[in-house]
Amino acid sequence: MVEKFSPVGEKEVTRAIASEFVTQFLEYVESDCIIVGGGPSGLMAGRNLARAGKKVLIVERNNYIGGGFWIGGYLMNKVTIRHPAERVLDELGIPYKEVTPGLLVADGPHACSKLIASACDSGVKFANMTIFDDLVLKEDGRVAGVVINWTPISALPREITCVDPVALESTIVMDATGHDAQVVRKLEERGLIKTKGFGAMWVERSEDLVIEYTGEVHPGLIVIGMAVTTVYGLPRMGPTFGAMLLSGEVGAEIALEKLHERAKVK
Ligand code: 48F
Repeated sequence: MVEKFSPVGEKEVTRAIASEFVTQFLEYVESDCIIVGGGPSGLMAGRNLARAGKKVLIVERNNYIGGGFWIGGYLMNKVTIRHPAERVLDELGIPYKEVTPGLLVADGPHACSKLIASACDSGVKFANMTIFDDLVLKEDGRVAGVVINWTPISALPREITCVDPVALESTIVMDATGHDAQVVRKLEERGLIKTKGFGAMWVERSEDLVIEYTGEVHPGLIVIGMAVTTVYGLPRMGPTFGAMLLSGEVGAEIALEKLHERAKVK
């Protein structure tokens, strides 16, 4: 006998989507950490923070999550990782091949989907098709949340986009927006910080520097991933991802310390 689907109609489907969406949205109007950007660094940071029991929301302007991690470079879907970051691949169960000593290659779709799954399994929630618009600044300029809007709003002609954004509060915000460092740029627009712009490519130097410079750039705001190169004028690294994963890890550790400090102040 062929199994029949449950007798559930259109209104029940719509009600289920809308009520679950609103329930989650209301819950995440306040969180421990909002990460702007769902690329490899943001996913890794979110995963580790959520594993440590923190409430984490990733804001991503695209419908898909994963940023540049699906494709290695030049539209070729193999991603490279340099030692010692294969530790993360092992942890996530991502298969890879060592092509030369210290240089590993994995399939982009496999690596990216496993990282996304791990972030979801750890409890990270996502606001996709949602664009970061601005920061919430409080208490002598401390970053205290983000201003967001639906991504399609930003693609509409100016004359029909009188649509105000909304704001979400969080103790920590992370800039994981890649080369554009869009969150830090909002501080720069207000003269609160000066970014240097990323330097020319130098793989051997760049990855170590990104880890070294990952950290808090302004009270309440941590910068991770490629955004670090833009803020501090570090060389770009090209299509190799170890530093993105490890920068996410370091960012999560720093966020945990800051959350701990803030909990003591409150
Ligand atoms: O660019 P992306 O993958 O950043 P990442 O985690 O990793 C960089 C590498 O992919 C690669 C590299 C090193 O190997 O050179 O570029 O630092 O992911 C950034 C994510 O942020 C989203 C964007 O769509 C992407 O998924 N994003 C950028 N601006 C905004 C945003 C914004 N204003 N609002 C929301 N999401």
